[in-house]
Amino acid sequence: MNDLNKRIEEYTKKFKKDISEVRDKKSLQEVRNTYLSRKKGLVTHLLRELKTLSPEEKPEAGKRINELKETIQEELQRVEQNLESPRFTERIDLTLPGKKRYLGSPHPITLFQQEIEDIFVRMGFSIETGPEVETDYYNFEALNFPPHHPARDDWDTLYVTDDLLLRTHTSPVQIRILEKKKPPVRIIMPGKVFRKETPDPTHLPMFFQVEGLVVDEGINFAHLKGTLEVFLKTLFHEKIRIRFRPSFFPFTEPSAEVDIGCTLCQGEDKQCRLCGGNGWIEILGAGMVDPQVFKNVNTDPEKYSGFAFGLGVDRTAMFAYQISDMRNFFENDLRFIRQFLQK
Ligand code: FA5
Repeated sequence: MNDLNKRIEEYTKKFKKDISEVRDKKSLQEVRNTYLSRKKGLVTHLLRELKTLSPEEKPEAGKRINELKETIQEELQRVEQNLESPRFTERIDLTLPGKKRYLGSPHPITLFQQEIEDIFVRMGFSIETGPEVETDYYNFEALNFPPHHPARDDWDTLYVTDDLLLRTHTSPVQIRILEKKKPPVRIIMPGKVFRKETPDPTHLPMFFQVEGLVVDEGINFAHLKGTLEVFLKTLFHEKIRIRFRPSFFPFTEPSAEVDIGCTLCQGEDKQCRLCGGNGWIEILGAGMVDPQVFKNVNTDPEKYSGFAFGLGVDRTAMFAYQISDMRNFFENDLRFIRQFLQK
């Protein structure tokens, strides 16, 4: 009897070790055979030996052997299930480098817009926003575009209804703010704008603008020029040439468009992939607020004057980063996008 007890203990220990070393179905079957095979299984042997014991010893020994057999069967079943689970079949190789997880980050255009905002905030401007779906009144009429006026043709507009449209520029926010706030006003108004445009390297149907507006007594064109020059030189770290060109907008008089010298070829490459050999790129429209706009918002044009500008954020980012095709920003190729993300 003592001998049998000893072997039961010995097999219990040995089984624990054997089962812990099982790594696949083949070795599992080997363990099963070692202990439970009908002919040579260790537990089968023990059961056979029961016959040799006295009637008093039999029940206790039989109970212990059966317990061992049950434990072995349960363990074999548990390990078999584990081997079939995907966690086990997908072996983990701890020597391989880990999978890199990228943290989310703002889009490069958002980051660039924040840079623009920071510069203006440091110059004493505050930030305002307005709706992306606008009425005809705010997008056009209040800005001195009468209905059917040919000046509207310059803005390829996406209408929602006859009176509602996706705003074509951020200038309507000027009106919304001036209706509520008396001068002095010194604000920028960033946001998305929409035009019915076929995308090409320098045009998108959805892009970003930062509108600026300063209204007070005695504001003149020199303030406009000085402000934009300081802003652009800060944004481009001084390395920039700036050119003001006469232009026309119904809501400013006089009006100008501002170009920057090509950041890639400095005007010296006739085949330049960025400026196309032109040497200059238009990035914003600007001018002195038209007296009619002041009248539309019940502000006295004899007392107050102001300047406004509308900067294309994507267009400017293109030249800041020397990217020859603005569409890259929105094609969501992560190899491109990741170059600009904050480290
Ligand atoms: C305007 O939108 C005027 N509201 C700007 C303005 C504001 C003038 C205040 C006077 C006073 P314009 O359509 O030129 O103007 O657009 C301004 C800038 O937006 C352009 O210089 C360019 O940088 C950018 N832009 C215009 N069209 C597109 C386009 N399709 N895709 C990307 N950027 C564009």
